[in-house]
Amino acid sequence: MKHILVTGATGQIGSELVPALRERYGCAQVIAAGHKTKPQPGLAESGTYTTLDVTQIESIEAVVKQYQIDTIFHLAALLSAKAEEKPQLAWKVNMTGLYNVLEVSRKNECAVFFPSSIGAFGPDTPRDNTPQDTLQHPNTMYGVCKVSGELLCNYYYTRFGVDTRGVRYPGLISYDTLPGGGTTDYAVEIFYRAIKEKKYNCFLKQGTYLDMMYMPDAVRAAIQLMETDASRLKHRNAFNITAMSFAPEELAASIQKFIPDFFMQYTVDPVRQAIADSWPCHMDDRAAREEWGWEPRYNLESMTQDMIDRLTVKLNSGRL
Ligand code: AKB
Repeated sequence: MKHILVTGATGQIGSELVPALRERYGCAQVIAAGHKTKPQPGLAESGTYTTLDVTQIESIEAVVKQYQIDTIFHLAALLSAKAEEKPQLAWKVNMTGLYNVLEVSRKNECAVFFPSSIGAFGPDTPRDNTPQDTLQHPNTMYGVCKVSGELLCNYYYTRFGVDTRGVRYPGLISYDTLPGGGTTDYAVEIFYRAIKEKKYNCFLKQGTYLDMMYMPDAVRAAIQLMETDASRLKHRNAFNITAMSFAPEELAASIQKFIPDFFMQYTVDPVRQAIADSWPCHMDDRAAREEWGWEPRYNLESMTQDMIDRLTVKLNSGRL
């Protein structure tokens, strides 16, 4: 990876992946691209930032040629709940965007990282110990795009030799940038509310177990997979990876260890609850562990402690 492009750079993953890549490969080597004209200050100050609409293939090609890009981390996408609200837009951004990135990569010999998701599974997938290779019949637009994206990436690898790789991310928890429009967003929002108001109204019901991961692990996974010697990979798109599995009440209990008077109540959102009920509780990520050495560093307790520490600093500096 010499010249890297990150699409969706202003989003939840991008805003942390870009600094990690810049630290590893040099600021000048990593181009951050997003649809916002005004990105977070850090992104534009530490290197090049460009606005990019991934539905416009010519714009992607122009950036790839201008900066002699050889690797694209393609993160631009609508999340699950947003995609249910706006399915036509989701198809356009999530699928046309990916197709455009793959076509540009085919012509310009770029490697591609594509983040799939637990959303690529559906109601008939085994929910416990979800296998790497199993039934994938999602019933959401987000899931349809993710499973199609996995297949399209595989196709570009086998048919055209494009070096496509990807993971199935679980819900991601982070303190830098809020996710927007996901089903697992409760696991981020809860921390903001716990620290500011000591209470949270959860939109998923008790007992809803989902796979989750802290952002430093998610960022490390993307970089580690892209750096792995290709000869080690049997799967490419997309590896199950997980770090923890919990239900909302268990996350609340974990927060209460640090904020004892934190209180959680529930007002279930039927749309997001139905999405969550169609997703795995806990994926089997042995293929990732065996093929490229995946191993998470954070569990529920260490993630909770770090989130509270970091968000408290943010609150005290007036940025929360
Ligand atoms: C969402 O909730 O939509 C995402 C995901 C699990 O892919 N966080």
